[in-house]
Amino acid sequence: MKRALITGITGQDGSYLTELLLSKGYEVHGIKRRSSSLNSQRLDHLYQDPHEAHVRFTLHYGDLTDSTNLIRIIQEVQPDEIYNLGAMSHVKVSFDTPEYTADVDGIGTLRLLEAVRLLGMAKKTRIYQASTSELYGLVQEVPQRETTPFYPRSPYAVAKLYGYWITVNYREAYGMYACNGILFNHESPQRGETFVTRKITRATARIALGLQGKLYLGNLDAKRDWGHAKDYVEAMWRMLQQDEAEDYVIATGVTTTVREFVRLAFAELGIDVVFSGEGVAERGTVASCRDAEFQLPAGTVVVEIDERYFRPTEVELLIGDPTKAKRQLGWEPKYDLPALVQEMVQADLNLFKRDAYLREGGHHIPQAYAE
Ligand code: NDP
Ligand code: GDR
Repeated sequence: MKRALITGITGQDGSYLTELLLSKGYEVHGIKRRSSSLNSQRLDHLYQDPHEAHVRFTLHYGDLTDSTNLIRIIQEVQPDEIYNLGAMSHVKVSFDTPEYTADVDGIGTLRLLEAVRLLGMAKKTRIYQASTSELYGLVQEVPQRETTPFYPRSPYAVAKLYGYWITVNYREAYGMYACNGILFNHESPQRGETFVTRKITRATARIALGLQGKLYLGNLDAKRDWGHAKDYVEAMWRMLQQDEAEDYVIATGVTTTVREFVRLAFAELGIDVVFSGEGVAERGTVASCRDAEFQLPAGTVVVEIDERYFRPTEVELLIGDPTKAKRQLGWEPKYDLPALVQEMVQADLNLFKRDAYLREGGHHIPQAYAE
């Protein structure tokens, strides 16, 4: 039985990867941070009582800022594969916490690689590093591929640039099997609530159900290559099953604006939204509402711009070329954007219908706080 260790296991990708590895018969260990309230909801459906025999899924307390903790866990677990998904992963927040982001996303990667090396496991343990399309930043080439030069545009991306190169360096210097997956944006119903797609699908459901008035967004012109997290964790696993460690772009090859994502999300519930105005005066207004379940009169303003959501330096256009992954890993995404939007909107609709029923019954439903 193969043994895997996942950092960032409580995040979106951590939960999908855990599901995948358990289904393949792995023993899965994960590192989770201590927090004042429970933070493992995405893993609840996979929980195994540690008191039972033959447990294949175990969580360990830890943090990427703590070297001795990483060394102890890796020594105890003796993993065949490590997936380094742990990160302060929000680009906008990285401008507020640049030093912490560098410590976790940059030096955290070094701590992990160095722990494996110091423990004499360089030849035993294969390592996946969660690199990102944010490395491409300011457009140098379209579509972006493995050979496209990097030009990071945020403290997050600069920290991940260190993570990328230290992974390459440990591969070349110590012969480690260490790969960078340069993954473009990937989303799901498990996506963090403050990333733009989930923010939009949550708001779409809440506005349709009368639980929220408007959705405030930043740059609607940004273009992203959005895939489904379920497809992307499959690519991570495939990268660690090859004869030689290499770096791969994982993307769909299709790019879409944030504005279009908003339109698709509302259309999923039969609501047509049109945009008018320019810059911070741009608005999204209901043109028609075909579904009798939702009472949104034509002319209702549902989207407005809030300058707070703009970044000091933006990544305007991402579109990836996954040719190498298709050829060498046999990887192909199963989801396209309409299927992704449909799954996310319907999941949020189901989630918030509960709140709508409670409100009808006279219960107070507080505003959901998700910026
Ligand atoms: P999430 O933000 O959903 O999850 C991040 C995970 O990292 C969480 O489990 C979080 O713990 C954990 N974490 C944060 N800080 C620390 C720390 N100091 N020590 C240990 N763990 C920590 O991210 P995703 O699942 O979306 O992404 C996974 C990885 O892939 C990240 O590294 C991200 O930067 C990268 N990536 C993501 C892409 C995407 O589109 N999703 C695209 C390209 C790369 P907690 O739950 O306690 O906050
Ligand atoms: P990104 O994802 O920065 O690409 O990083 P995010 O969803 O945060 O932003 C995508 C684009 O949407 C624009 N935008 C807004 N973004 C947010 N969060 N909130 C808003 O209100 C809003 N309005 C417009 C942004 O300006 C941006 O252009 C994600 C993360 O998962 C990273 O960890 C990962 O490395 C990259 O994807 C690939």
